[in-house]
Amino acid sequence: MPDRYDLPTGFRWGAATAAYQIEGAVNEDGRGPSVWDVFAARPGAVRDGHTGAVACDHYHRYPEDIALMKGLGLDGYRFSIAWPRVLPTGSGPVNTAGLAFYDRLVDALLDAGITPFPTLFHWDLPQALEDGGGWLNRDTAYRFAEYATVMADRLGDRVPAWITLNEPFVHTVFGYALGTHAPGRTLMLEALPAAHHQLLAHGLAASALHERGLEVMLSNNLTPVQPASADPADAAAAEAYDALHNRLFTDPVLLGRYPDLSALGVPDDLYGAIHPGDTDLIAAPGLDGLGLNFYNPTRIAAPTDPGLPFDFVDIPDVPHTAFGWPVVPDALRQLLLSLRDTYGKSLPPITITENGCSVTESTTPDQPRIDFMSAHLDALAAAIAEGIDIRGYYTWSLLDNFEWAEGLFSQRFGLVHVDFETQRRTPKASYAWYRDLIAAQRVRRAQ
Ligand code: IFM
Repeated sequence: MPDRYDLPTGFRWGAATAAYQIEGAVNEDGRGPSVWDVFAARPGAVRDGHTGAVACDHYHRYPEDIALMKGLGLDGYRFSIAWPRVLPTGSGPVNTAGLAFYDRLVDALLDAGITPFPTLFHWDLPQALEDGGGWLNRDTAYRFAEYATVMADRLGDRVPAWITLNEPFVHTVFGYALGTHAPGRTLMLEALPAAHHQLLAHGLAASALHERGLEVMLSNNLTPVQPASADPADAAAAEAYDALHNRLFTDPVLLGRYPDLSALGVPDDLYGAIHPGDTDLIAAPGLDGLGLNFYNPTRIAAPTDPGLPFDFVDIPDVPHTAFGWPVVPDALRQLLLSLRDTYGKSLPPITITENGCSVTESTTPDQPRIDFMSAHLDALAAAIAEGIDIRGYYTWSLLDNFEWAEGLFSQRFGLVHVDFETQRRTPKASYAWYRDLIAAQRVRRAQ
């Protein structure tokens, strides 16, 4: 039984999910359409034509899912709130039936002894806001702050810490630059105003949450970027990619300024999106914690096609997940140390808000997931031993779920298998492994 980590007092063990990936019930109790409902309905947008219309039916089955969390012994549960469930058109009158779902969920978590840890935006923008330009429209940031205020006023008496946004890099690049996620725009670098407006939304919402005495985090999926060789052209391409993927989403919040993206030909004002005073609005509230979603490092080479700013290169000789992502656990330790080097005293405590891997359904007994989590926790413990302040670990994910453009069946990230025909939940070997790890750590903590 694993009991090997020396962790700080108060370290939280958790699991994470997101609304559109598990809730289903997209047409119930007054929920409005989200960009993902509309995008998934487009032929060819999602593998096998799947949608999140039912997903894990968590909207109805949340008591069973909370029982599974309790069985794991979780300290905390990270979930996201569906903005269109609460404000069906993104602003205006509150849908009390939608809000009531999150009341029930939070109360049931608290009854189970699990701290609710919500994310306000995990990519399911109300379609009505998208129709007005979505995150390309500065106004969306102000609507987000209003929505954050509604949620804080309703749940802030029971929910102490909040995440504003999940992975604004992924939402900007896949949703607005490449079009492989909702809302399916293909603007390439001209998508970057969407990044700025999300960061502005974070800043405005963070102020509102702080005014109500609540803690605020922002979750980014950061990746250590390695140049493919010692060639200066590869190093320059890697630096440019690091600025785009990592620093664009952390420098404004932690340092109050944007990184230099001129190597990519991006203007300093991000195509006119940055207005005077915006960087203060983003940075001034401060962050009580940085949420880190970690999956893999990225290797970058100078572009072979002059139309592109960089090439992605595989990392050979390491295992790869079912998604084809390289498994390099020590890259997590390296990333954490490099965050300290880059941000010094401006770096707040870190919570790992996602870490996990997809494993194909036929793989029994789920050993690759156990190996993945175990090796990443070793790397995390090593970083803690080197003085990095880490407050918790939330594995992605509690349940197999709707994996965005990959649909329902091909990328299974859950500790619990979900049969999407019957909705039967079956804990995998990784569930038992994580449960035993948490229990052993509790015993160790008490000694
Ligand atoms: O499923 C996603 C999640 O929504 C955001 N982070 C990465 C996960 C795996 O792709």
